[in-house]
Amino acid sequence: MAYETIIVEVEDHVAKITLNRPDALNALNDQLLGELVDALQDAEGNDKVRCIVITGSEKAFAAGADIKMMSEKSFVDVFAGNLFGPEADAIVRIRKPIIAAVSGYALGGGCELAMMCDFIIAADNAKFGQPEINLGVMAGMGGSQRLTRFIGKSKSMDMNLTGRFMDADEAERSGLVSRVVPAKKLTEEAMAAAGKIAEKSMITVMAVKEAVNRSYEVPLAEGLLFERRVFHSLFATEDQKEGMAAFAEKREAQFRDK
Ligand code: CO8
Repeated sequence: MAYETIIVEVEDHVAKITLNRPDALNALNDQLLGELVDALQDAEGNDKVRCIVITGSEKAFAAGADIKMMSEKSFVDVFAGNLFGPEADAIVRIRKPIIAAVSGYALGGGCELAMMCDFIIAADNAKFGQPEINLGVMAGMGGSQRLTRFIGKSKSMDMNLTGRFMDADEAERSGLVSRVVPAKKLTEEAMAAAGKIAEKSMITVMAVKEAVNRSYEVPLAEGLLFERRVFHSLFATEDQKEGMAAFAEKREAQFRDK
């Protein structure tokens, strides 16, 4: 399918999806989110794709939901139309791992999109924020919920109430991003991380994603039991036999996703 607001490239088992509305700093509108969901579902169904990277431009990962598109909407429009709800739900249902590679602004819905991914690699020029309060609204796709779990109540309140931006160093210190790299090396580092994941057994990768995400949904005892059972179940795979045999034989494992 030909996309107008994103660019999709598949290289060495990694699908790189670049948000591409440069004139609007990649602001999220119905078309962009629709195309993004389509590309993610496509990647999910493509056996050649083993990991996904979502990125933007050097200046902006995404500067939020499209304010111009939203400005004239009424409560009925956004409530009855469930603005961005189906897209957000579809993104978090993707079972293959997704890395957000963030350079520049990740604001409002942009920060929330990055948080929907499995982890965030930030360029040293990245700026995160939930500035919706300046527009007379609030976060609507995870900025009051996911952000609070990632960085704690105090910082989340600070970000959501003042609308201030957080730089890459603070984001790393706070647990929002997994690592910070020089802006010029962002794509290379994100693709290398995705490449590492692509070498693993897909079965195990999907199990890990499910188990870690489960920790946000259920109490600790339930999460630990889920983890133990999934761990047990991986012994039904050929990849577990191969991984452990390869260790004993001092060679690289050849996983077959079985
Ligand atoms: N929406 C629409 N257009 C945008 C957006 C946006 N979010 N951000 C930037 N643009 C446009 C600008 O209007 C401008 O267009 P034009 O040239 O036609 O005037 C162009 O991008 C370049 O932007 P600037 O000239 O402003 O660039 P600067 O470098 O001066 O500033 C900033 C960059 C600081 C990022 C600035 O553009 C800015 O503050 N943008 C808005 C940030 C913001 O408030 N984001 C939150 C939006 S609300 C939201 O995300 C809600 C999500 C929840 C939805 C939940 C549904 C359930």
